[in-house]
Amino acid sequence: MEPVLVSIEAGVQRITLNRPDKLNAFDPALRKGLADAMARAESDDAIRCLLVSGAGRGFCAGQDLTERDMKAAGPIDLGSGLDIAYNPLIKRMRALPKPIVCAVNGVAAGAGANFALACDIVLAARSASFIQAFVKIGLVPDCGGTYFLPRLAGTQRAMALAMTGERLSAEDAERWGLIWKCVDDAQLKIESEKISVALASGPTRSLGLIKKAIYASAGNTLAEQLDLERDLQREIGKGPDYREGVTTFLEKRKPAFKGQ
Ligand code: LHQ
Repeated sequence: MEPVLVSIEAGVQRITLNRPDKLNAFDPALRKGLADAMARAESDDAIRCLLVSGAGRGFCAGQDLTERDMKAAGPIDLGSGLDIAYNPLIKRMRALPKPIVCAVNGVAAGAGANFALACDIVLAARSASFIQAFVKIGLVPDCGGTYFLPRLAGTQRAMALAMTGERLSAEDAERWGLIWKCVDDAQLKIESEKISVALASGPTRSLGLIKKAIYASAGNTLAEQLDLERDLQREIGKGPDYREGVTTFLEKRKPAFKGQ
């Protein structure tokens, strides 16, 4: 069974984590499948939006805890796994100049929760949940959890989620601003497809620069951010999609963005 299912249609690259028996926990093959899908997304202009989801009842239970032999002697270096696989993946997702939509179909725990939060627009089924499970096994959050959580939910909520490992419902995740929307389970596929297909026919370069600007704001002063907006606007204004947008608005037609 392929650990990651990938299909491309209507400009959307659909990426499905596919180890349902293990709640799609990350093992080497699944991580490799994700890295390959990212490489394709980076190089293929036909892909204008990514849609990530999980097969079965879970989204992703984080690192596969059976991967490492806990009885083996000697100190364990978890840093190298982060350096080699997880950190590059998260950095590539944030740097990709295309939107990544995430449809969290079930529990998202540990690295699985933070992988979801690294996506650009996150929807979750009402029955889904988010667990910073790391503390339960004596670890600290990784995959950007300590970066995303305080920024999305505030220091107090980030601290309590990380220190207690308490399960956060999709409804609370929406209320707290961790995710874009919580939808009824039966609506998750429909809603996430709808938004992904719409984004895939959008002005892709604008979307990529919007992503860049929004993420840059966390480390910028207002003055720096204003300068960045000016630079990005200057750059995007030279492209064909701006002309298409304004022309079709004035002519009361629907724009056909090329994404260039
Ligand atoms: C699993 C897993 C799993 C293997 C469920 N592995 N089999 C860490 C170290 C190194 C470097 C990089 O980063 C990390 C980051 C991390 O991600 S640390 C956090 C790792 N994840 C967890 O600690 C979560 C562990 N899982 C759970 O707490 C529960 O499974 C949750 C709360 C996610 C779901 O609970 P249930 O709905 O009750 O499902 P379940 O526990 O019965 O799981 C179903 C199956 O999936 C079961 O297998 P089995 O053969 O017994 O049916 C689990 O063993 C397996 N599974 N998570 N991470």
